Amino acid sequence: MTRALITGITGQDGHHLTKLLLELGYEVFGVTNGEQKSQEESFTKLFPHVKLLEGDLTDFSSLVTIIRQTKPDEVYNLGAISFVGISFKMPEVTANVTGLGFLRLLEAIRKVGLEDNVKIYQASSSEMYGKVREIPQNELTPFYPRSPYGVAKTFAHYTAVNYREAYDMHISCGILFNHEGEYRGHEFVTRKISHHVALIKNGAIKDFTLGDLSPQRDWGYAGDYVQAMHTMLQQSSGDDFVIASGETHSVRDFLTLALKIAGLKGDLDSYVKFDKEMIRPSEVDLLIGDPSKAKNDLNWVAATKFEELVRIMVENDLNLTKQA
Ligand code: NDP
Ligand code: GDR
Repeated sequence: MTRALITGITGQDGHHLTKLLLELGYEVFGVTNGEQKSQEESFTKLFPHVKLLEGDLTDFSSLVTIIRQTKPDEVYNLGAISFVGISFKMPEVTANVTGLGFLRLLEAIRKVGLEDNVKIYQASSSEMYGKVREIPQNELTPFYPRSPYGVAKTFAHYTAVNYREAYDMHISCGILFNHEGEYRGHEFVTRKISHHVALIKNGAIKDFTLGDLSPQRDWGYAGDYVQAMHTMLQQSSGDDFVIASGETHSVRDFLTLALKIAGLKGDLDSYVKFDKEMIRPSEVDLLIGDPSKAKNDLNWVAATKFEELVRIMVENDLNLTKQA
């Protein structure tokens, strides 16, 4: 049985990846810090056969213990402070978890002596492109991060490249563009929209707040994107891959479509008020990925299109808010 260890297992991608790996017959282990008990309980309800181990990307000795105990064939590093907005408020914690955390994990793997046997996935991000140097962005596009989160991810990305070259380790970086779905955290804009649109539809609220509606993102469905993570680790050596849909849409487009899918008619302004607190000190205006390499080398394409993604999220939240 192939053994996989996932950091950040109780997050959005952790849910989708766990489901995929269990379906493929893997034995799955996850790292959690033991602080978010309700999150862990709901995860364990969904995936009772997954063993959760207490550890933290800021704590080297816990990582060594977990690697020694689980002896994984594959490690997926999904753990991060992943909300860009928060990274401006907690830049040092973000650098420690999202940047240095990956370095610690690699050093823990080397300390245990598994560096020649384990295949590693690093969750790199389109936020590394930030103020984009070219359109669309591919694996060779220079990085220009615009947030402490983007800077931390860029550190981790180059650490992966360096350890791959210096120690011949099998490390792949998925430069994933925004991906969303039923397990998305409520702080991210897509989920904030689908959740509040569902509340309006069910009569619980009349309106809600958002920040800038003009930024454009390349949005895909998380269930498709975790397949690319797994496929990367089945290649003969590590590499970097842009994982994206190749389309871009504004926050306004997402909102307009969500309202339409929920059957809410009328002016956007009647449903959404402006919240200046949501404005970031520096913004990423436009992201659009070129996933050609993933298509050629991994036979991967983003199967779920934008409209279907918005529908999945709105219908999921309509059901959840009805039940509540
Ligand atoms: P989530 O925010 O949903 O999940 C992140 C996970 O990291 C959570 O389970 C969180 O646990 C955990 N975590 C936080 N701090 C630590 C720590 N100190 N040690 C160990 N684990 C920690 O993110 P996603 O699932 O959406 O994303 C997965 C990864 O992919 C992240 O690294 C993210 O930055 C990256 N990424 C995501 C993209 C997206 O669009 N979703 C795009 C590109 C990259 P807890 O909740 O208990 O704090
Ligand atoms: P992002 O996602 O920063 O792209 O990072 P987020 O959903 O937070 O923001 C997308 C865009 O929407 C604008 N926006 C708002 N954002 C939030 N959260 N709340 C609002 O009310 C709001 N109003 C407007 C933002 O300014 C931004 O331009 C996500 C995360 O998953 C990262 O971890 C990942 O690396 C990148 O995607 C790729």
